[in-house]
Order: sequence, then C-alpha cells, then structure tokens
Amino acid sequence: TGNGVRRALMSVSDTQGLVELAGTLSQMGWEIWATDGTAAHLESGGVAVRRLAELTGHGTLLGGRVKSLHPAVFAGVLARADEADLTELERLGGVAFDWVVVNFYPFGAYVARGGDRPWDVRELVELIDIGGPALVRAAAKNHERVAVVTEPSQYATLLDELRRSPSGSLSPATRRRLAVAAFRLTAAYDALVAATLERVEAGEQAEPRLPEVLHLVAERWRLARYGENPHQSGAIYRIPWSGPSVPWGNVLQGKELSYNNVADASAALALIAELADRPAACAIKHGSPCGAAVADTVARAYERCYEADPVSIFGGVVALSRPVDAATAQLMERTFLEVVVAPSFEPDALAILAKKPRLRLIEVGPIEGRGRAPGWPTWEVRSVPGGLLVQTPDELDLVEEQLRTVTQTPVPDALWPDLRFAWRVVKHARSNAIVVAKEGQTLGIGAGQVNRIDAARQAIQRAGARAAGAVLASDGFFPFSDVVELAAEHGIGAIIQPGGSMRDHESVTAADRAGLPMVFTGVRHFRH
Ligand code: 93A
Repeated sequence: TGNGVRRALMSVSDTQGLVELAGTLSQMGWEIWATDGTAAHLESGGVAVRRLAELTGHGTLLGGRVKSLHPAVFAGVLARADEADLTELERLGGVAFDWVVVNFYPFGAYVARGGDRPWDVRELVELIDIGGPALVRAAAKNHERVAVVTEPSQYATLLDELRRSPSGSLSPATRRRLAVAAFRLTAAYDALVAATLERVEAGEQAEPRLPEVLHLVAERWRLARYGENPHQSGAIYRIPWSGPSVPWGNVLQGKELSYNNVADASAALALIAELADRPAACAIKHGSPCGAAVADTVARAYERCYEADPVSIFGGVVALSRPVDAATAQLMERTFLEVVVAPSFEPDALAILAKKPRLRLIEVGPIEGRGRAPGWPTWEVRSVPGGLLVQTPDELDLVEEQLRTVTQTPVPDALWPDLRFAWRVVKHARSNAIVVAKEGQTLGIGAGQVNRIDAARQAIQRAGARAAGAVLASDGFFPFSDVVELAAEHGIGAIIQPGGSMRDHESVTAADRAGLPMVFTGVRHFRH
C-alpha cells in the first residue's frame, strides 16, 4: 500500500483539464486510478491509468449506479496514515489514495437547462450522484492524509503547490481548506436535489423559489394563498430543528393563515413576549403595534389595548400573554379581528369565538415573562439583490444600569413603569417610531415615518387630550429639539429615548426649559 507511491483516484463528469492534471501527476511518478468513463477519457488523452475494477473485481454495475461504491475503494480513501489501518487495507487488497479528484453528475445543469422540455423525472433521478459525494465526503473526512479536489479551477494551484513542496504533498492547511469546500459542495448538492424534487412534487403551482442552499435549513411547510399581495406567490418555510412547538402549527379555528397573517402574528408574538410578566395584550397592523396594554386581568388588558386606538385595531392581529377566558372572548367578539395569538384558549372562550368561524385562533403555549417566543430563530434574514442580509434578532431588553436622567428635572417615581412600558413597545414599532403611553396603556403610536417629528405628531395626535401626563418613547435619538418642544406643548410628563445625537444638548435644554424630565437609554431599536 505504501512504498512511497502516490496515487490519485479520479472520477469526474466534467473532464475539463483532467488530462493535463493526470498527465502531470503521472510524470511526477503518481499512479492514476479511475472509474470506467474517466479512465477511457484519460486513455484517449494518452495517460496511463488503472481502473477501479482491479480493486473491486468488477466494472460498472446496475447500468452505472455502482462504480466506486466498494470497501476496497473506500478503505483506500478512509485509511489513516497509521500502521494498523494500512495493514488492514493491504489485507483487503486495497491501495491508499493521496488525492481524490471527483466532480458530480451534472444534476444542476439538467435542472437549470433552458427550453420548454419538461423534466423527465427518471432522467433526473439517474443524475443523483451517490458514489461521487460519498468519495468526496470520505476524502474530506480523512483530510489529515488525503486531499479532496472537486473542481477543475483548483487543479493549477494545487499542482503548483505540489511541485514546490519538498515533501511532495500539499500542506495540512490546504487539505483542510479543500475539505471545507468539499463538505460545502456535498451539502449544496443535496440541497439542490431536495429543492428540485420538491418542485417536481409541487408541479406547475406558482410558488416562491427559495435559494436552493436554504433547503439546508428550511423545508416548505405550506404554500400561502399568495404573498403580501394577490399577484405575489407566498409560502411558509419551516426550520425543522426549531423544535416541535412552532406557533403556526396550532391553528384552532379560522381561515387558512396568509402570508401577512404570519408576518403580523410573529410581530405580535415578539411584542407580547416582552410584556408577558403581566396580563398583557397588543394589536398589530401592517407590522406595527396600534395598541398595547397591561392590566390585572387579560380581559382588562385586551379592553385597554382596544381602547388605545379603537379605529386602527379593526382587522388587526391580537396577541395576549395569558390564556383567553370567556370575558376576553366576549370583548373580542365585538370587533373584526384577523388573528388572535395566545398561550391557550379556555373552552368557554372557544365556544364564544366559534361564532366567528373565519377568525384565526393560534395557540402557542406558555409565553414566558420577557422571554423568547417558542420557535424563534436565532437569526433574521431578508433578501437583497445578489444575496441575503442576515442579523441576530433584536433581543436586547432595557439595560437598567444604562438608564440616565439627563435633565435637571427628575423623573417622578410614578412615571418610571410607563417609561419602561413605552420603551418596550416602541422597540416593536417600525422606525421612525414614537409611542405615547400612560398607566400601562399606549395612547398613540406613530410608526414607519421618514422623519421623527412626523412620527411624534402622529403619536400625539392619536393620543389627543389623553397625552397630558403621559410618557413619550422614541426608538431613535432626537436630531433636533422639535420633538421635545412638541411633547412639552401637549403636557407629556417624561421622555425616554436613546440619546447620542450631536445636538443632544439642544433637546436637553428644551426639556429643562419646559420642566420635562428626559431619560437616555444608550440603546436604540430600529426596526425596518
Ligand atoms: O452512480 S453513482 O452514484 N455510483 C457510483 O458508485 C459512483 N462513483 C462515482 N456515480 C458514481 N460516481 C460518479 O460517476 C462520479 O461522481 C463522476 O461524476 C462519475 C464518473 O463516472 P465515469 O468515470 O464512469 O464516467
């Protein structure tokens, strides 16, 4: 097995550059081994080559399905460079390979081919490479001894490194890099197979196409009726390892969940999880809260959430932090809502809400106080031309130690709970956002504005006369003193905002002039 001879095992579909590679290795004294088709190609290019049949005792089997899948071949790839393995390999009649040069059946090229010829599923299935990826994974696993080469574009640089190397082998770092590329390749190949078989299954149905590689992390759960608008297609993908309790799995009644329902219900869930140390309710419209409230009972919390903005809640998505009881259900029955999300629904409540059979009820299980909602991913993703934007979710709660009263006027003790409440709500509103709140109830929310003063005007206008004595929270800092002046005019009792503007001093001066206390959080919460 050993005796100093170097061996490359070659099995490729894309023969580009292979004769040159094999020829060069051959001249350097290497033995070239190959599967039948690859061997024929090399022979016609004048390279001496040995066929795997010498090791396996037979050529290609089952019309091409079995070529390299044999213990003598795989032991030659997987054997470690130690006495025991090499002895065992020899006893088996195998030889140790130093390089494995493989590229797969062109499954992707078949999938991507143009024209209106429909896929032939039989042809497609025969293009699923089994032996190639197995060889590549085996070689990548054994990268301590073996170099795995998966692309013609790698040949030249690797030959170069080999020629320069005094030991006649690639460096451990190179072999590790090759192994990483190899595992990435086999994973992507299988992801493409999964995505394609799923498309075959879905037939002609219009559906959004997920980048193939995302099939590594998500599987299509169900098609949505459409996307954000009826002329868009939509689907819900599920992350299999996100656990059994994915919220969208337990819809107790109502019409099918739409794309927008899921988007808004997840926004509602995120906000309610933040308020869940008390009975709480929130309502989401178009991705932003239009009301949120806490109270002693969930029914009262819902009522206060409704009263926060009785106009906007129409057609909204509501979330509650506690099980829905009959009293809450009775209140909810009066309003047109799209979705209610709650830890659970009591039987009496279900009986009442059954009168609204189109209303979707989603049971999500216990929502821990200020915890993560069940099934929440550890990253957020959105697509952009040419790629994906990925970030960790904004899970930062109020950092108490960072809170700083920046005005001479202190915050009255009674307003601190409202400042915290308003801050937690504004974090979940689309930027630019301002929340006006009093006694654990939002009174006016301005969100999704392209400047902060308009967001403030909107919030204060919605609060109306109720703004007096309320607090005001801003998701970003104040670039000018205008928001403070507006707040003072309407009798706002305290302000909470990140701080950090170049002109902070102008806002602080304006606040002190009005005797209006202001707190900096040191943290901002944009949401787009
Ligand atoms: O059908 S396979 O999955 N069975 C195998 O045992 C096998 N071994 C290598 N396909 C297999 N291969 C693939 O065959 C390689 O990945 C390569 O793409 C191709 C080379 O076959 P040939 O040398 O006969 O043209």
